[in-house]
Amino acid sequence: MAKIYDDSNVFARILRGEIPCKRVYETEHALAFHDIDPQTPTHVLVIPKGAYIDMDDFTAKASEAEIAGLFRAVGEVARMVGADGPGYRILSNCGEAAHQEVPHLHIHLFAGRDLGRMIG
Ligand code: IU
Repeated sequence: MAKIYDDSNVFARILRGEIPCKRVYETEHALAFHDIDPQTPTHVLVIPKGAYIDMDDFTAKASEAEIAGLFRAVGEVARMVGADGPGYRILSNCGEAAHQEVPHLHIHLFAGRDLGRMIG
């Protein structure tokens, strides 16, 4: 069964300006802001402006410009916050098995310390 986007989710509310965020970067297609509960010294979330639930929804429905815009933004944010120096990790939880909490696609960018090895 197709999943339906719930526009009352917190990131949709941030995009509508109903809830503040600590903005890092913004373009026509993407918004990046600091995670409210950072897990690493640098922990930024990069989200598309369009209404997409997760990576599955996004890659099935988004335009080429939206897809390029989101991934360009991830790279730009990494450079802006200096995460491209010693390195960083990007991660996107998709669905129940990955414990996705907020049903608007978001890419986590973790940096600022050794991140350890991650194999899943
Ligand atoms: P997840 O991949 O859906 O599990 O991650 C959701 C993230 O959103 C998590 O790191 C939260 O700390 C973060 N977050 C936020 O930055 N602002 C909020 O108002 C809420 C969650 I709710």
